Amino acid sequence: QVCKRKCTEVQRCTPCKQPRCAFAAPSEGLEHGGVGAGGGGDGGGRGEAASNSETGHCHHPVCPIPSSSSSENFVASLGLQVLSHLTVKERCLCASLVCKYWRDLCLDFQFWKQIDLSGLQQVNDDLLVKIASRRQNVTEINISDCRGVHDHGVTSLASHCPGLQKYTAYRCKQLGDISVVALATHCPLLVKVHVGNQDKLTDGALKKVSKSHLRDIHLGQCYGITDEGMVALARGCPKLQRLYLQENKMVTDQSVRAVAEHCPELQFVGFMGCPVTSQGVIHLTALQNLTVLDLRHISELNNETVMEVVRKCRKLSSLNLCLNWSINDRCVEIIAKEGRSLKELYLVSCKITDHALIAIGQYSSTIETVDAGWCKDITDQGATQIAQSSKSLRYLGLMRCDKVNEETVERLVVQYPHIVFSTVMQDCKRTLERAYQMGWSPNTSNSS
Ligand SMILES: *[C@@H]1O[C@H](CO)[C@@H](O)[C@H](O)[C@H]1NC(C)=O
Ligand SMILES: *[C@@H]1O[C@H](CO)[C@@H](O)[C@H](O)[C@H]1NC(C)=O
Ligand SMILES: *[C@@H]1O[C@H](CO)[C@@H](O)[C@H](O)[C@H]1NC(C)=O
Ligand SMILES: *[C@@H]1O[C@H](CO)[C@@H](O)[C@H](O)[C@H]1NC(C)=O
Ligand SMILES: *[C@@H]1O[C@H](CO)[C@@H](O)[C@H](O)[C@H]1NC(C)=O
Ligand SMILES: CC(=O)N[C@H]1CO[C@H](CO)[C@@H](O)[C@@H]1O
Repeated sequence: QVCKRKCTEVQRCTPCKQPRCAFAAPSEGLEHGGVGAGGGGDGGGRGEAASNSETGHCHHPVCPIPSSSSSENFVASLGLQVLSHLTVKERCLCASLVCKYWRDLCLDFQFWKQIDLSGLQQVNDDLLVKIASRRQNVTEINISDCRGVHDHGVTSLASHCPGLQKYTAYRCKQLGDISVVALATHCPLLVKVHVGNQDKLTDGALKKVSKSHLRDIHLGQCYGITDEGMVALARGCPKLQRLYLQENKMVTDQSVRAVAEHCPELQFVGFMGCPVTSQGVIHLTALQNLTVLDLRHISELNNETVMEVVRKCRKLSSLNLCLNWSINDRCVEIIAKEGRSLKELYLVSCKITDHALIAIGQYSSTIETVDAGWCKDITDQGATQIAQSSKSLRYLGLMRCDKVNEETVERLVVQYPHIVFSTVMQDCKRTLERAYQMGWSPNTSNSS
C-alpha cells in the first residue's frame, strides 16, 4: 500500500483490468461473488459471463510492451515521486546519483515493507536481488504480470526477507516450483500465497508449502496441480482459511474431502470449473465457519448436496451456483428458507423461473444480492414480486433476462430506489451518469 501511494505516477500497465466472465483469469479475493472471477462490485459486466462461457474462455488482455524509453521514464517518474518525500540533503545526494536510483532513493524502511510491482514490465531479477539485499523487512510483495522476474529473483528475495508474509504473483508463467519452495523454506511467517495461472507449478511445491502456516492460497489455473499436492497441502496447513482453485483439471473430490477434513478453519472456498462433484462437496458440511462458497460450473452438483451445505454451514453468507442446470426453483426455495446468514446468492444461468425469485422474497430476510442473469424464463412477475416482498434485497441482477420488460424495470427503479437493478440498459445509464458526474460531456460535433 505504502509503495503504491507514493508511486502513483509510476507507469503502470493500466489496460490489465480483469475481464469479468465465467472463465476469467484468476484475480484477487473470493469475497466478491458474481460471475466474474472475484471481480469488484461495480455492477457492470456480470451478465456477460454466460456469453463468454459459450466460447469456453475469454482472453486476458495482454499488457502492451513498453516502448524502449519507458524504462527511463519509469525510473524518472519513480524518482520524482520519491524525491518529494526526502529532505533537501537527501535530494541532492540522490540527484547526484541518478543512475543509482534503486540503491539510493529508498532510504525509508517503511517504504519498502509492502511492495506492489504488479504489471511493471521493467521489474527483473536484478531489481528483486537489489531490493532483497537492501531491505530485509519486506512483508508483502506483488509481482503479478512481471514477466522479467524469474525463480532466481524470487529465491533471492525469499532468502533475504524472512519476514515475508504475503506473496502475490499472478500470471507469472515463467516461475516454477523453485520460487515457491524458496518462499516456503526461508519465510516462516508466510501466510498468503497467490500464484494463479502459474502452470509450471507442480505438487512438489505444494508439498513444501505444506510445512508452513499458510492461511490463504490461490492456485487457480495452475494446471499442473493434482490431488496429491492438494492432499499434502490440506494435511500440512490446518490453519488454512481461504482456498481458491479454478479450472484445476486434476483436482477432484479427493482434494475437497481432504481440505474439509484437515482445515476446519476454512472460510472462503472456491472450486470453479474443477472436476468436483457432489461426492466431494458434501464433505464441506463439516466446515462450521464457511462463509463464502464458490461452486460455479463444477462438474456435477445435485440439488440435495447444495441444500445440505446450506443447512449445515450456518455462517454461509455468499453462495455462487452460477452455470449449473441442476439448480432449480425448489432448490432455491430451500436455500432461501435455510440460509439463515445468506446475503449473496448468484444464480446466473441456472434452471430457475419466477418461482425462485418469489421464494427468495417470501422466505429470506437476509439475502441482499441476487443475480439471476441469463435465466431466460424469468419474467416481470418474478422481478416485481421479489422487489415488492423482500425487505433485505439491495441488488437484483437481470442481465439478459429477456422476458423482463425494460419498462417494468424502469418502474421498479422508481418504486424501489433502495434496490439496484442490473440490466444492460440500467447499467449503461449508470455508467453515463457517473461519466457526467466526472465532468464528461457528449461530443455533439457532427463533423463525421
Ligand atoms: C526492520 O525494521 C525495524 C523497524 O521496524 C528496524 O529496526 C530493523 O533494523 C529493520 N531490519 C532490517 C534488516 O532492515
Ligand atoms: C498486488 O498485491 C497488493 C498487496 O497484496 C494488492 O494491494 C494489489 O491490489 C495487488 N495488485 C494486483 C494487480 O493484484
Ligand atoms: C470459527 O469462528 C469462531 C469465531 O470467529 C472461532 O472462535 C472458532 O474457533 C472458529 N472455528 C474453527 C473451527 O475455526
Ligand atoms: C433434486 O433433483 C432431482 C433430479 O433432478 C429431482 O428428482 C428431485 O426432486 C430434486 N429435489 C428437490 C428437493 O428439488
Ligand atoms: C468529436 O467528434 C468528431 C468526429 O466524430 C471528432 O473529429 C472530434 O475530434 C471530437 N471532438 C472531441 C473534443 O473529442
Ligand atoms: C457445468 C455444469 O453444467 N455442471 C452440471 C450442472 O448440473 C447438471 C445436471 O445435474 C450436470 O449434468 C452438469 O454437469
